[in-house]
Amino acid sequence: MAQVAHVACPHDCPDSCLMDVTVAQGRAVKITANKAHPFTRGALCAKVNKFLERVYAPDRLLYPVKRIGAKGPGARFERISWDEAIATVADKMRQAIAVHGPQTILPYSYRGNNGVYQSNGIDRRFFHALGASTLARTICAGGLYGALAYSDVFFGFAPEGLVESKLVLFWASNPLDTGLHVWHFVQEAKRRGARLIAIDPYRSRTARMCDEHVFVRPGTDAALALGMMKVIEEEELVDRDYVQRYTIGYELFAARLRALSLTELSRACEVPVAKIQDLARTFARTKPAAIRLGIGIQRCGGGAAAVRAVACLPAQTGAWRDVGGGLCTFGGAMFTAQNMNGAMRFDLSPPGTREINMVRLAEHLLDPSFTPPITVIYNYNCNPAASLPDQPTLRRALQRPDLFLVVHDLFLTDTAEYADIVLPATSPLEHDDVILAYGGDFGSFSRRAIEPVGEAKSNAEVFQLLARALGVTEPAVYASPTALLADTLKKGLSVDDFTRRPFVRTRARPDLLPRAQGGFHTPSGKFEFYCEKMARDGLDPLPTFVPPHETLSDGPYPLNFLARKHKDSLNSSYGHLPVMRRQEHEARTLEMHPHDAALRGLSDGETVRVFNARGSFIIPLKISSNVPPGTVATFWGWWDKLSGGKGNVNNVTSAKLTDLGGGGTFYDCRVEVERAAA
Ligand SMILES: Nc1nc2c(c(=O)[nH]1)N[C@H]1C(S)=C(S)[C@@H](COP(=O)(O)OP(=O)(O)OC[C@H]3O[C@@H](n4cnc5c(=O)[nH]c(N)nc54)[C@H](O)[C@@H]3O)O[C@H]1N2
Ligand SMILES: Nc1nc2c(c(=O)[nH]1)N[C@H]1C(S)=C(S)[C@@H](COP(=O)(O)OP(=O)(O)OC[C@H]3O[C@@H](n4cnc5c(=O)[nH]c(N)nc54)[C@H](O)[C@@H]3O)O[C@H]1N2
Ligand code: SF4
Ligand SMILES: [Mo]
Repeated sequence: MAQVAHVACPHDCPDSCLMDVTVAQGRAVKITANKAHPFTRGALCAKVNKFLERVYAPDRLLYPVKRIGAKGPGARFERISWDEAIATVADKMRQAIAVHGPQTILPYSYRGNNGVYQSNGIDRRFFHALGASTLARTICAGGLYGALAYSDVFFGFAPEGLVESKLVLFWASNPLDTGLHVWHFVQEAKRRGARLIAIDPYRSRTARMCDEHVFVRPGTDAALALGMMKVIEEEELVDRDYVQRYTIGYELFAARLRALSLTELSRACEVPVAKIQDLARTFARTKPAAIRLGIGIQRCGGGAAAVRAVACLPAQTGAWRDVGGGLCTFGGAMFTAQNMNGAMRFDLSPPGTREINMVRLAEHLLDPSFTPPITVIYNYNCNPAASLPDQPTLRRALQRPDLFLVVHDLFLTDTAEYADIVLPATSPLEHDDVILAYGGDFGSFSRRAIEPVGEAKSNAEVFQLLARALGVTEPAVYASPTALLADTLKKGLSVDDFTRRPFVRTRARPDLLPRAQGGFHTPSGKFEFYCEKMARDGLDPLPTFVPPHETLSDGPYPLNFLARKHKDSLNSSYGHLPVMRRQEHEARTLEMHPHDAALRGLSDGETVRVFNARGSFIIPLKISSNVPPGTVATFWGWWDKLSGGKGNVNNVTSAKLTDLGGGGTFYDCRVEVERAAA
């Protein structure tokens, strides 16, 4: 008899949908969207509709393997038993610890799986108890967290509030591809007469659905935001009462705004002065006015400054006063329902343990003075040989002969080609986990629906096996999912809430007026146009435009390059599956404005080489008005090892960091494009 199991989607996506999985004779035969779940509402996305293609993919890794022969592209592997795999990894760790101490071991992971138990719980407890180096997981939102360290700039009102908005600015945000379910609220707002404007250097699917799309030069949003605020100040559109009651330092900021040149700001961001004025007036005069601030804004040299500058707008105009006004961002259950230390147990990590920025992996691996050296990397939930910037340097680093690399994944990824041992991982259908959404106020206890495919094991199970093999006695490492959940939940939520139903509302009522009366999470409790703490740390205490590393510079590489997210993949996950490969012909192209193509004598469909000093890749050209002159764009996620030598887009992106927070700067990159040699 067929049964229906509820499994929460663990992808790195704000929506955390609930899937209804039909299981017959032990096999998952159908996946549909749960209808009762507040965000899912009966619809999954293009990727997860085809989730069974991933679970039962013919290239799923079914058993542990060890590499035979050289590291790198074309690596060959041989089947081994789990006993041999665990013994080998534990021996290597033990030997490395004996020579260099435990910090020679580096856990390397991101959000390939978002679950609390599998990926933010047992794993962390294991490495903390071992005394391994810790990892600063900065690749995605480092700039954002850098800005957050100084001001309450991000956690805004819950998406439900958008239905009341009369204006929504999609600022570096492309939810139609990257977090679909917020669109339900946007459509309702639109029915009620809201105006939608996208601010994006690319004409995204979201931009196409808006009333208006404003092209901005990548990495220059702070210039645009400061320009808008200058107009708002000078045209007396400021909400003086809100500013006076709930903010500090506005007069100092206003003086700075008055001193700035609108012409220069316009030149930096490539938005005409008249358009900056128009955006400023529209934002200040429309009530309620919302900014849906995406993660894309902070992947540039001045990423943290950009977040901070945009976050000043609703404080200046008092947009926070209204339901549907202010910033609408990602302040969901992941941040409000859990106590991170309860889950991860940072206290188990010996005091003084170093933290390694994940974006700088290659640099540290290649630095002979980095002590203790990293000699063991345990990689899970992450595919750095696809997703990290500056791949040529990274791949050189991963070749280091004395480096022992373990990869735990569902597939033999590009990273697996550099591994000594690869372990097969379970899909979310095959293990228990707890999923807390970051885009909404709900979570799920996600239960195993089928037996593991092949010999796959979950993250937590492998860490517990390794812990036993290494003699780790700390009981927290061996906690069950419910015990770990009990340690994790904040007051007011119980394990029973989670285990009794398919999903839980973690806040009875979503926060729609989080800053109507101030209450900012800053030392002063007010919105800090002037930030004392930044001044103390030797930083500019006022919002400012920190120029991008590359996209404003002259030099041999004149084109801004954007390798954006694709609707049918989740970063590099799915890149090898038929679902993505079917899209390849259409989506794996370099979009270039007709003007730039004419300058280079290039025509539609021909094969080009995209390059800079870091590296290059080969791709068909598509002449397109989705990009303005001076910018080229593509989607990313396909695998290098399946590309027939064309290369990864991240061969050209830069490993430079954001101004604060040490984040990745993927969208701050310059290239040149030429006809590829035949
Ligand atoms: N289908 C799908 N969904 C995903 C993912 C995926 O790979 N595929 N990835 C997931 C992950 S890891 C994340 S972090 C989220 C991110 O989801 P979003 O928050 O939507 O962020 P991005 O898609 O990175 O960028 C959003 C938009 O910002 C634009 N942009 C780039 N640079 C700039 C800039 O300097 N200024 C401005 N104004 N706009 C800019 C891009 O062109 C893009 O259209 O999506 C998640 N959801
Ligand atoms: N050019 C360019 N590069 C980018 C970006 C971009 O927009 N453009 N985006 C950046 C951003 S925002 C992010 S967040 C990163 C993401 O980069 P990564 O974190 O590397 O994400 P993925 O490439 O999807 O790799 C996740 C891996 O985890 C595996 N996995 C899934 N579930 C499990 C599990 O339960 N256990 C184990 N052991 N493994 C599992 C998947 O199979 C997959 O191979 O990429 C960054 N790189
Ligand atoms: S929209 Fe996001 S959470 Fe929902 S099924 Fe797709 S990837 Fe998963
Ligand atoms: Mo991300």
